[in-house]
Amino acid sequence: VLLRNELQKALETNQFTVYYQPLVDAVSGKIRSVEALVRWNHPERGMVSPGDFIPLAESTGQIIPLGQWVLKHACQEIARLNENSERMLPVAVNISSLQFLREDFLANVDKALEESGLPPQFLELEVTESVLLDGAEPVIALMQSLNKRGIHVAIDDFGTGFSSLSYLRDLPTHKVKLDRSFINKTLTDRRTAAIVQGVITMAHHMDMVVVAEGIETVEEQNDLVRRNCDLLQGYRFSKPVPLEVLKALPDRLP
Ligand code: G
Ligand code: G
Ligand code: MN
Ligand code: NA
Repeated sequence: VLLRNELQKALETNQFTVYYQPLVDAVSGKIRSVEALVRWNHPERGMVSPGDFIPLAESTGQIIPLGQWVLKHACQEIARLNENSERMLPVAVNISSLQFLREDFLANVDKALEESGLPPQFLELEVTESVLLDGAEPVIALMQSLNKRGIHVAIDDFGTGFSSLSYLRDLPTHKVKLDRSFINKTLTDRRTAAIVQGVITMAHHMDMVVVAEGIETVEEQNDLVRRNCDLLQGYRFSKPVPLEVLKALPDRLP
C-alpha cells in the first residue's frame, strides 16, 4: 500500500509535527492546559490531518512508533516552553488504545518524562472508551500506576463510544471530555442538553473535571458556562496551533 510506505518514510524522515490547542477555564478564560495534536507535514499534500492517517497507522501498527514520537516530542516542547515562561502549562497527549494497552507503555511514559525533564504532574494522557474493549481491569491497574506518578488520565470523546456508567464509576480518572458532537447540539436539542447536564453533574459528584470540546460560538460558550462545565476547548478560543503561535497567545482567551 502506498500510504503505508509513505507513513513509514514520514516516520523515518521526521515529517510529523505537533500542534497545541489550549483548554481554558470556563469562568476566567485563562489558559489552563494544552492538548497536543499531531500533524503530518506531507511533502506534496501539505498538512495532513490525523483523521486521515491515525486510523491507517492503527491498522498497520505504525501508531506505536508514531504515538511514542508524539509523546516524547510534546513532553520536550512543553518542558522547554515552561522553563522559559512564568506560565506553567500541563500538556495532554492522545494515546491510542493499542499504545495504552502495550506492556511497555508505562516504561515509555517514564522515559519521555525523564528525557524531557517534564514533571509528571504536567503530563496528562487522553484515552477513549475503546481502551475498555478487552475489559476494565488492566486499564484500571495502569491508570492507578500512572496516578501514583502524578500523571492524570482523561476520558476523551466521552459519550460517543459504549459509555457505561460503571466505567465512569470504576476508572480512576479525574477528567471527562464531552465529545463535540454533543456540544454543537446542546442549544437545539433538549435530549442532548439533558445528557450534557447530566454528565457534568454526575462527574462533579465524583470529583471529576469536565471539559467541553468543540466550542465554536459565544452562545455555546455561555451555555456550557451556565451548566457549570469546568474547562472549554474549541475554535472559539483557538484552533490547534504550532508551538511558536502558542507562545504568543495571551493568558486569557478569546
Ligand atoms: O487534530 P484533529 O482534530 O484533526 O484530530 C483528529 C483525531 O486525531 C482526533 O480524534 C484526535 O484525538 C486524534 N489525534 C490527534 N493527535 C493524535 C495523537 O498524537 N495520537 C493519537 N492516537 N490520536 C491523535
Ligand atoms: O478526538 P479529539 O478530541 O482528540 O480531537 C480533537 C480534534 O478536534 C482535533 O482534530 C481538533 O482539530 C478538533 N477541534 C478542536 N476544536 C474544534 C472546534 O471547535 N470545532 C471543530 N469542528 N473541531 C475542533
Ligand atoms: Mn483528545
Ligand atoms: Na475528543
